[in-house]
Amino acid sequence: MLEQIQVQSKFWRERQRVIREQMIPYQWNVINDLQSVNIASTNTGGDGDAQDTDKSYVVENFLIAAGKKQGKRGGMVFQDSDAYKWLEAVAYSLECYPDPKLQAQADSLVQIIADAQESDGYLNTYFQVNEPDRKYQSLYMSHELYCAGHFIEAAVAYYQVTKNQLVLDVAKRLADNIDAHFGPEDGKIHGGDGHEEIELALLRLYELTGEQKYLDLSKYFLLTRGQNPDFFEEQKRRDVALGRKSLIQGLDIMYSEFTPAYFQNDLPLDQQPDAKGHAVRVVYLSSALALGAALSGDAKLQQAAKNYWQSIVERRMYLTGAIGSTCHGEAFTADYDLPNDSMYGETCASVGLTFFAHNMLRSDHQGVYGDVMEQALYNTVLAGMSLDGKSYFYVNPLEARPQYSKQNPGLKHVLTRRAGWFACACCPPNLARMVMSVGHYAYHCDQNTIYADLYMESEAQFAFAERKLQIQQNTAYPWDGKITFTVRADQQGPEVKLALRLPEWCERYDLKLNGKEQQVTANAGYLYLDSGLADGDCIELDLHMSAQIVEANPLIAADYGKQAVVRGPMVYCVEACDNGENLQCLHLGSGDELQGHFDEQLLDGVYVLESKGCRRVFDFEQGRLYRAVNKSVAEQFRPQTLVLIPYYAWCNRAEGEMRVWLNPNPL
Ligand code: FUB
Ligand code: ZN
Repeated sequence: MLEQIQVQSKFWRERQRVIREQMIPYQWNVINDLQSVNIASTNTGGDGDAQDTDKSYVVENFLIAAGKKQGKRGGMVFQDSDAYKWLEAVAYSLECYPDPKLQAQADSLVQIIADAQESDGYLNTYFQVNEPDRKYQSLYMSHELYCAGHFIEAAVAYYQVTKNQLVLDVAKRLADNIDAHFGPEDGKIHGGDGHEEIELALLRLYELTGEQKYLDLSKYFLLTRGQNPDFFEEQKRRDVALGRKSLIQGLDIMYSEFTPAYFQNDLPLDQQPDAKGHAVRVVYLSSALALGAALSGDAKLQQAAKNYWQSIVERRMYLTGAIGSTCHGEAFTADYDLPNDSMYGETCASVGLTFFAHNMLRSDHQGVYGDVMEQALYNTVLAGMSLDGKSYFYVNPLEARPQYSKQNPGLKHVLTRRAGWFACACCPPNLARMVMSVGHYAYHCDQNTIYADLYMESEAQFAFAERKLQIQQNTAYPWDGKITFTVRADQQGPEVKLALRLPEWCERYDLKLNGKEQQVTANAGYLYLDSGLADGDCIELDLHMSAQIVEANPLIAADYGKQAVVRGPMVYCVEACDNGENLQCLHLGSGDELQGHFDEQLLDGVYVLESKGCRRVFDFEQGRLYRAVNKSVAEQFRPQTLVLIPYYAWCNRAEGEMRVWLNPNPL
């Protein structure tokens, strides 16, 4: 099993540095209201509840709930989760970069949270302070178990790294409180939370503690979904009858969208053929299904996870690993409905997709999961933050135009400049916890095999029974596909094999073991070395990485006739600052003419591509919108070299147009 990993990759360490030095301290100030943020103006139009305030209230809410401060609780109903995701990001940060001052800060937050917890284990500042009689009664929108899940995930991570007993005790008491209220027994609540998250968290708690009740409760929540499609509606009707107010102001008008399918509650999970409703909810649920299947071997969970996987990856996902085609309900729509400009593509949804892919790998060792994991991670997840870590995207379009976003209400949610913070601040801390823990996604193991999933310079320690192994990975991935693995291993102990993911984008590769060519063909996306690993082994994998032009399935109307450029795991885009305005007039050159080089100075160091393409000549008379086609094709274009940069790095210079899908070579 993977015991420890030290990420040495320049690429990832730079991202981690920015999060450690910039984002974590900034978010600490935000949650403690030590820094004023203009959150009201940066609401995204999603589940947001914009407030006329520059305070986040996050930590203050816990102090009020603990009776240590007087005042009115503030922020979203799920505001507590901001503190929890901060804590989880800090846990992974401390794992890689020990920092006693930061740890003391995090310990102090744990104490504040512990003080707020009620004696029966209940913990949620909104209901404790504002509506104690409404606990667990409005699960369609209360986010109580969502917040609890985020705390439990944070607690597991923080305990694993720091051995802080208090955080684990609070998490267990909270899980036990939930266990006392939910389940199949008479007198308990027969349903779950409108926003999945607790399911995954309980599985993590089970993995840490080995306590069966947490696995059972997680499975209860998973398998109860869809058993009573009216569950949420019944709670809502009761709230309305009692005259209770909406938990998220402004969302009532959207209630018609909150059908059982929106909450993945219309059908039992193993009968749900499509990813429907709110995208983040779907991937948090799917991640739990996949992990539950890996931990318990339950075939129903496995089948449900596979259904969701196929629906998302085969019919409802963008080239960048973004998901969620509409801002209405932040949701999936229909198969192949993947508009590039009005889409949603929430950063959290791609974080969740990364979890989902990783958890699928744990029970089903197929390279496709690793392919999607890196697709989501290197593109949408990383695009969620600026290179300096000071601003963030919530929505990640494949095509953007500042003027349209500013003036078209249907595009208002598509920011063309990253925001400093959000009223609904789910994405930045989610991204932080993902990037700080990226080493955890480099490998996964089964009984006797180490699977290399994400390539990155790193040193990893493994243990198989009493046998210890160490793998040093040297590579400039994601910019170069050459990877060397150097093995140190105990002589005694079980045989351990190595399987290397062969990415779908890779058309040619070479593999050597101790200098000797290996003739290995991929099996379900992995190259399995024949012999077991031995001390001193040196494995060289060369994934030939070159720029490629790709097309979309013709059923995706939005991309029909268009082409995009990828290189290795990176999707590329054009920006106006390199290519001029009106990017819709650009045409790519032929694939053979794509040239590239690594530019150390550009965007903190990126592999930049150039295509000898052309631009439509602007020959319309002024004031004219339409006319008969009257020119020959050859006359309509002038040569232009297109400059393409990795998508994740867009919008780090001037605000301007951007697009991923381009016109093909017209000649
Ligand atoms: O509802 C909590 C979080 O806020 C969701 O996961 C995000 O999609 C955003 O709506
Ligand atoms: Zn989010």
